[in-house]
Amino acid sequence: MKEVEETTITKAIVEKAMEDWLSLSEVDVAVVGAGPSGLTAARYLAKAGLKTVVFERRLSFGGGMGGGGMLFHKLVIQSPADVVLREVNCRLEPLEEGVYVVDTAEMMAKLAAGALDAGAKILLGLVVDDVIIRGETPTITGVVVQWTAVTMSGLHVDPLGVKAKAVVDCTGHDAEVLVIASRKNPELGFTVPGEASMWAPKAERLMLEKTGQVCPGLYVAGMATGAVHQTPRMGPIFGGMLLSGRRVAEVILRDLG
Ligand code: 48F
Repeated sequence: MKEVEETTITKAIVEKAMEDWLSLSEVDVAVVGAGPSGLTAARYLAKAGLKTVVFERRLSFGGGMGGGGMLFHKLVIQSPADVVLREVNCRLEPLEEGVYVVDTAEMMAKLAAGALDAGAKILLGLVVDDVIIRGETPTITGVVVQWTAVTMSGLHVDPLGVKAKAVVDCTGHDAEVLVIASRKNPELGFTVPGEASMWAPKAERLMLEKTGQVCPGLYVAGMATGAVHQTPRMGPIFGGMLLSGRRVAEVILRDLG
């Protein structure tokens, strides 16, 4: 086995991480949350050539996929979302016409690999705890990031700002970015009432319809859409999450020209 000195390891990690950070201080799109909607959005955005970064609080990707349905390692998806999974070579087990069952680990891994292969960066262990705002017409122009470990430690450490032409809240049920942005900046003109009770088919349809821009510069996809538009929750059916991620990418690509 080749011997590698400690200094070589340290320099490699610091230099390469700094190269990435210098490049990522200004991006086209900052996606917050590496769940199904965020990973899907990132894949389509990066595939279309946009410089895309995903910030994920945990040290792993997948969000709510890992828990399956009540910790059983299976999820249900429905057409036409199967196309999104087929594109990343995720295996689907047909259940009935247009309905499929997927393994949680495979779906997590394949969606993340798809986003990375398309050119998106996924940075783990980072929390978005604020947005950057500018303009007479208030416009979100980036995110404020902090190490998850710092927020957990309770230390007072100032965060860093990352400029983005578009920010997407894919943080799931809590819609954390939208909650922070609306609380700190009432002039943005929206509130986050939270999702309604479970009604799966209606939830899937409405989430897709409501996916898109919330205010200039700030977009929503996935379950965060339910929180801001008070649409129902749907439980462990995930087709809507994938289609919502694809939809928000289409909207951003159109808006950014
Ligand atoms: O919750 P999550 O999977 O969001 P999603 O893409 O999918 C929702 C489904 O998993 C499920 C459902 C389907 O029936 O209802 O809940 O809408 O993924 C959200 C990710 O965002 C991260 C969080 O750790 C998770 O991986 N996250 C949340 N807040 C922040 C964050 C934040 N402030 N900064 C960074 N990451």
